[in-house]
Amino acid sequence: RRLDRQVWDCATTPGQNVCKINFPGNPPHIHGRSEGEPERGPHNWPTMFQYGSTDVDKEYALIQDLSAWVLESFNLNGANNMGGTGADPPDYPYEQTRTFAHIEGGTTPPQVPYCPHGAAFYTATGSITHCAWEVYNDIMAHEYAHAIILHRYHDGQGNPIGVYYFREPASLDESHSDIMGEIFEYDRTGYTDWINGSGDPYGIPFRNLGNPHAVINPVTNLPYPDRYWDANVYCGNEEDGGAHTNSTIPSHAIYLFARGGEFNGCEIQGQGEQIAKLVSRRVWAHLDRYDGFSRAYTAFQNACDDLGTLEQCSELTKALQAVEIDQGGRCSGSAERAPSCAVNHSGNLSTSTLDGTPSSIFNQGQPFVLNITGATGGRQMGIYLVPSMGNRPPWQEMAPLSIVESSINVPIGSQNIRFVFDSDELYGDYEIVVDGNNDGHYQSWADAVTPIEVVVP
Ligand SMILES: [Ca+2]
Ligand SMILES: [Ca+2]
Ligand SMILES: [Zn+2]
Repeated sequence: RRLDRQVWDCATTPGQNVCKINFPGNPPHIHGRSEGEPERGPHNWPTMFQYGSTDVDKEYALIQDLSAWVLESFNLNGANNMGGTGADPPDYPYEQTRTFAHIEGGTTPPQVPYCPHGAAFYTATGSITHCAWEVYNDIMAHEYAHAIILHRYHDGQGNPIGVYYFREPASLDESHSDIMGEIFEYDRTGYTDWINGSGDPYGIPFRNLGNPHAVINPVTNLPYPDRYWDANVYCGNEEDGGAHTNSTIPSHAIYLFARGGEFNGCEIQGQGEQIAKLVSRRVWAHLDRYDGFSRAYTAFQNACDDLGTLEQCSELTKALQAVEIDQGGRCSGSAERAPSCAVNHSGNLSTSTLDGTPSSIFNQGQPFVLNITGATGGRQMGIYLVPSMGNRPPWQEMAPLSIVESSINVPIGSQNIRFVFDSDELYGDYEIVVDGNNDGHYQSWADAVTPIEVVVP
């Protein structure tokens, strides 16, 4: 197996958009680089946007690094296991990996709408494109990973066709690419930030897999969703049915599986990037090209059963349940349920007067006591006094509502915790919420509530 790299340069001449390879430009520069050609050095048209860019050489080197990585990680001979990414022979041979640097070209406006600040994979040809200054580990691996999925499914003539690229199958494809991007970054540098777009010169990340809400989606102008019932889940037809938009739901699960953490009342012990990488590859052996999140829940578990330990797989199941991928989700019209992995640590609540007499009605000015029994020891929990609400919606944010906001540390082995409230400023119906998973949001499966009333005697 030997590489056949073709890195084309689409910005060779001011005002022109013709992509070229091994093309003599402003002497001594040669634009684009095919297999075996020497390093080209920086772009040298001083008046062009791409001046100084070494993207051609970076792409050339990254193709080799990615080929070596998929061989070592997955025993793949190139993304398509035929030596390259190409998908349309004879023009785009299977053995070849073709990329296009500076895809915006030499014109204003750029010749593609996703520049500046973007990259793409073309499924018709199996080619990768980059806007100038956007060639680095996670983006390059993201696009390269699309070639793996493109060549996973074939039509009746044997042509690679990838997933059915609409709604959830497309989101699973995008999620796979983001995860591979981060794990390639990890394997190369010993660290991943789980943020897609780590080398972006504009400092604008594309997606944050560990904390999806941290990035605003330019399509919806809302944060990316972190669970299947998030208000930010997109149910429309734009952007191929939310292909990138909803991809952060499964990505968040794989982040939790790799790194661990508390989410939605579930606590996941991180199992590391290596098993996350292998499961994220293996899952495609269990997925049809039309499959969505519901099938992916089972497929991920099957993939883990193939490769992982019982402990690893039970943490993966929790991570998937935490993001609710096993529920119908916001677009389904069903209702959000307690995740199966959720554990309520908040204990049992009751209220009393200072002398210990049980009551939930207090005179204004009379201090009262919240008693907590049976809370899990060794944890910190938030305490919020909020206006009464009949049916508190899941994931309501507590802080903006709260009249009193505090937190307690639950000692190990404690039988009874007392927390004293002052009622001077209170009048009417309230609820005390103990935030058992201390995430600042209300979940009936992770938190506890008790009502009180303050009256004027
Ligand atoms: Ca990254
Ligand atoms: Ca909570
Ligand atoms: Zn993508």
